[in-house]
Amino acid sequence: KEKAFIFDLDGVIVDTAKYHFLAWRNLANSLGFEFTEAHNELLKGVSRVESLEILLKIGNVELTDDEKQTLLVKKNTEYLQYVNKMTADEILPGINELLNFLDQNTIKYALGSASKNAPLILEKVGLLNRFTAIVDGNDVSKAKPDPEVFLIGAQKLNTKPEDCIVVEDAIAGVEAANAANMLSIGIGDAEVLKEADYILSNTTGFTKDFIQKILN
Ligand code: G16
Ligand code: MG
Repeated sequence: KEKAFIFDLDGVIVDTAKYHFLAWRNLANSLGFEFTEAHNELLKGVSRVESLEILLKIGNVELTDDEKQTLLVKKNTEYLQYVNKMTADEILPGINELLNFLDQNTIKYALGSASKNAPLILEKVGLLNRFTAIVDGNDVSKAKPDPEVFLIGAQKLNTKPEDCIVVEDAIAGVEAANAANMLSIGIGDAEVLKEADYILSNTTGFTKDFIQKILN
């Protein structure tokens, strides 16, 4: 049967989490509180608006909707300064090889990301035209762990959900894939991602043997 892949962006294709972290930390510091790497874990795979809510809760800060809007723009402006400097060197190890393998074997793949900046990031690293479909934060109304982003991806790939293989680094993303009735591959900590069907500690785990195994 025809299988297709759906890739998360941040943490799977590129490591933009470090740039999100720098921008969120500066925002927190400007509001007068610390923001740690551990705090940042809570924002992985979460939408921009929801991320701000979590951050404000950490700092015990209450703001009006207008003030929140200003901070969201401020955060994204700083984040984009980092994104604009990105190059193909920042594609995570093993991903180019994996995409080449999928192309050679005419296996389709889509992007399924929470980020509204996904097309820009893909353009910066030279991958914008590689995906059959791109579903990002501009296309969805319900954030991960809701399966919407991946179900739209399957539709655009013209592939049944049960024939889709999702690659995700966030627990919310693994949950979304499972809720969509797709095969889930978690990239990262096995304890954190234990709900995934398969877990790889990092993106170098996509060996030919592993890809063959999950395709069969
Ligand atoms: C990414 C990140 C999240 C970020 C979200 C929204 O999701 O993991 O930390 O908050 O996108 O990003 P933006 O502010 O660019 O719209 P994913 O789904 O690619 O991992
Ligand atoms: Mg991610």
